[in-house]
Amino acid sequence: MADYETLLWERSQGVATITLNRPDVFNALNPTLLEELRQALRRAAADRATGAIVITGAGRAFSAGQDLRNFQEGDVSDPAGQVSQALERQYSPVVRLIRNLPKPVIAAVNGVAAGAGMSLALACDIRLLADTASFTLAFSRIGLIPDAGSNFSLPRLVGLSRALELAWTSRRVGADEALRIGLVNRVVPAADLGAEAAELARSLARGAREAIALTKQAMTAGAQLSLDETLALEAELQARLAGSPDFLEGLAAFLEKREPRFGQGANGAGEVLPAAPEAAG
Ligand code: T3D
Repeated sequence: MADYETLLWERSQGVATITLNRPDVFNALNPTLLEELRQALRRAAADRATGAIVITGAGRAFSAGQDLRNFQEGDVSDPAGQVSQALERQYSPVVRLIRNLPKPVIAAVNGVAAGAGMSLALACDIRLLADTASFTLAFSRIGLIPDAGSNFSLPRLVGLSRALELAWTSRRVGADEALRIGLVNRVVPAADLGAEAAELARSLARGAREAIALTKQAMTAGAQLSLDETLALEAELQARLAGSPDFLEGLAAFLEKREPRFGQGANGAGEVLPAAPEAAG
């Protein structure tokens, strides 16, 4: 579907695949791409037929981060204002959307992910990495700090000391190391990446969607809450699921020794996790 200038969108078997599509510049992020990514994520959030989302890149890269030519072409009389506006208006909404979206978001990292391209991959719930791909924070090379949420996600994934080293050096992290330090969930042969990501996404889309959404909410909250707060949240969310059709179907399937057939209605149009202003439109 030719809906976007800088993205490809496809939905098949419950999976929306969003492909960053500026291959000539390694899918560098410009205002159009970020706005279209926001639109595509909202569309996936609202679409009842979508149960999981895959984000990937066209060509050789996942994304090289901010399009550095935009800085040169833009208004350089107020670089501070330009940067903070870009972060607040273009990057932060995308990161919040992914984090708050009540559906799994998988990054299929097909090539290098640099700068905010790496931040984008880290914002996703799950990362599959092509064995030929790599990460570099890249910000230190141009005298900036990591942004677009990397300061939130990277220390949580790899620990503070590793995160600092990767930020300060901007060195390339290849597939073996990325897997070893917990940057990615799985490394797959480059030729299989699309199929593996689609298969994982399809299996999640076939799952108990409300439980999948509330698991994301509970795990995300649990990373910030105390034990007592987490236990209370678990009790509240589990109570919402205990009488649900999916729970009854899951129980019946277990007792009848068959695969469950979950309904596909939950978390469709309009339903978003709390505290997700960007996802509400
Ligand atoms: O205001 C705000 O928005 C602040 C927010 C900032 C967020 C950020 O993301 S800051 C960090 C920006 N990104 C970078 O600094 C990364 C720059 N790129 C690189 O370091 C390297 O290109 C890569 C490590 C990504 C890949 O290296 P390599 O050797 O595999 O490829 P290459 O030859 O360097 O790049 C391939 C092409 O992509 C090349 O185009 P050409 O010469 O063939 O026509 C290159 O210019 C282009 N490209 C790569 N990165 C960017 C880019 N074009 C524009 N912007 C880029 N970021």
